[in-house]
Amino acid sequence: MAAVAIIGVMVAIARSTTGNPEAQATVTTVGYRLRRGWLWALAACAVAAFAVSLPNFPYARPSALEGRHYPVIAFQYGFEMPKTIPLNQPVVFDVTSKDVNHGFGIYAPDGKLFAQVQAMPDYVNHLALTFKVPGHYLVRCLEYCGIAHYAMQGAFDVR
Ligand SMILES: [Cu+2]
Repeated sequence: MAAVAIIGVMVAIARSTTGNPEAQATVTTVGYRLRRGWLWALAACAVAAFAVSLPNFPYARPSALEGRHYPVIAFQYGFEMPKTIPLNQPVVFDVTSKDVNHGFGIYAPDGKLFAQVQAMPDYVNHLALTFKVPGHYLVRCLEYCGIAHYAMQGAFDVR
């Protein structure tokens, strides 16, 4: 059924191209008007999409950094961090590094990347999260940081 409709549209387009061509000035006047309208329609869509998606901006505002804070210190090649994180409570990881840039990548018990932030020397990144699934979470470095980067990992339990 869809194929018949598509063929019908193709035939209609092919037939519309026969006959004398319109003058260039006529075509450009209409074309420019359509293009201007299209631009404003797209701009309106972009502004609407921005307004609708802004509340879901993934970076926490300072006022959203409520909850118990847990320090995380990354180093070559491991993590100093708590062994247990509470379930269903807002927590904030205060992540920094002792030496070079590292990644702090949290993997959920199902093996999927749950959240991640950079661990940077002389700077603290705040990662605000609420864990809703209990279990064993692996932490892996996501930034190549040296010869044993591949083995740099930690873990905590959420309960
Ligand atoms: Cu690394």
